Amino acid sequence: MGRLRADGYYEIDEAERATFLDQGFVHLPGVLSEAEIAAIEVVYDQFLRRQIEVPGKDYCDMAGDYGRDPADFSIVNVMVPRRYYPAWQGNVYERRTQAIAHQLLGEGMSIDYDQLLAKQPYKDDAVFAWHQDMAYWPDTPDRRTSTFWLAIDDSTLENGCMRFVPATNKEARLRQHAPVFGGRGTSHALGTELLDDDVVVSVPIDRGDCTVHNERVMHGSGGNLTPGYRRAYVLAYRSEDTIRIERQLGFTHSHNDEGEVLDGVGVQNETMGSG
Ligand SMILES: O=C(O)CCC(=O)C(=O)O
Repeated sequence: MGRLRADGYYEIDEAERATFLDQGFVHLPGVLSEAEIAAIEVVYDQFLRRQIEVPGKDYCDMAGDYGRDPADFSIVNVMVPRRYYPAWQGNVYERRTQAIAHQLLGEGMSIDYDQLLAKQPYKDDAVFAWHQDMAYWPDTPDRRTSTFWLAIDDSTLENGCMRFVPATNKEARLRQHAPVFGGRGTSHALGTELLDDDVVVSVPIDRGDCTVHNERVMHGSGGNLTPGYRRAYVLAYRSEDTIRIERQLGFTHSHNDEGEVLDGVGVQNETMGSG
């Protein structure tokens, strides 16, 4: 089982790597210590309280359209927080997951984007529709991806933990996705339906644990029925080649990107952004 060494290196084992490659996701316990999480949480909550400025659509609701009053947000989404709070660049979460991405996928993996996803208390509509992240992204030759999802709060069945359909990363074709709340100008969310024989695995994890998923695995999450937040901090690694191609296309995962530059790439051109 993956473990945090005294020198700060998190070592995964062969079974975890095999699970990630076969099933499209893996649960890694104790990636950050309580002290490390507590330090991150201070800044995280400054984002939630809007004490760190996030312009335009990079502060939005992933469970509603862009017109929603922030007071009514169900899933507070902060895109590319390391851009708006540069002191986070190179933080302990970034350093540790960089080393894990290397163990999972080899050399040349780099941070493509980061994201905060906080489900507000008692929001039964704080639902992340079933999707494959690849539906949001330009297609590139090097498809290595590891998206880390760090639990800032214990993530449970009741507050909307991650759910996966194992091995869907191995399907030959991406599933058909459609906008959940309208087109690109209205909202970012994409979704697809489960198929009859899909088997869903819910993955409750503790504060400080991560799940790591592949860009092709089907995943989503349910509403938050509890009095507390369900806060997550996402870091997505892709290959340096892929990131270079994306940036040449003007694609940074900011929701403030100009859509036009994306014409002709990917599978969901009119709605692409970050999953
Ligand atoms: O936070 C969630 O519930 C979903 C996150 C997600 O879909 C992702 O990070 O790709």
